[in-house]
Amino acid sequence: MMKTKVEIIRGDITRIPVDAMVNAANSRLAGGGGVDGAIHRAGGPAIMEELNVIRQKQGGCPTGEAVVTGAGKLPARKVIHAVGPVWTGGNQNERELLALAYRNSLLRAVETGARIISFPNISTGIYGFPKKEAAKIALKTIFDFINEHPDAFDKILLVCFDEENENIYHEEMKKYPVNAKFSNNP
Ligand code: AR6
Repeated sequence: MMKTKVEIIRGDITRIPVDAMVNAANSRLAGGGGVDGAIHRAGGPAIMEELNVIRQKQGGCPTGEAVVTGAGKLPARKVIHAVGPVWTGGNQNERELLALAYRNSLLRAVETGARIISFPNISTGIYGFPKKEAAKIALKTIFDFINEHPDAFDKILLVCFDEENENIYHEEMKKYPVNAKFSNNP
């Protein structure tokens, strides 16, 4: 029996209470539009102040990696700023880098002791990653991780902002019947 529940939710990630909220950041950790902008607006300036310190120490965050800050006014304890790849056609390791962004976020979440975490659909907005392929990579990376670390999390929320991503995620989730069975029998 799978202990970690993986759920698809449609909505604004900044409104959903969790232990750790993943952000789709950029490698300069400079803030921006999309979900990154929403997280900084809702969380307040404390998050950027912490990112400034991290930037001074390590000069940003390479693509595929993730850094952790507090969550300011957000309904979370931590924000995990993951840097997904910019899609430039698929020949620049974009798929591997997207998988790494998910995997490193999960590793950072474990380190902070988070039991409930939320993900946006990293790289599928401004960074232009094809949505269906991104969803396949996200689900495979997440299910591989929870098979390796079955006690790590109680719940992983996959927060879809747009209907297209929500539909794609529900379709791709059918490939993980163990999880579906668990979700129907909580
Ligand atoms: N809650 C959940 N998901 C959201 C929200 C929200 N409030 N707002 C947007 N999304 P994007 P990227 C979805 O563009 O493609 C920023 O400028 C959105 O519909 O936020 O990884 C950063 O600073 C999409 O499905 O991130 C980087 O420079 C998903 O979140 C760059 O954008 C990701 O879209 C990162 O681009």
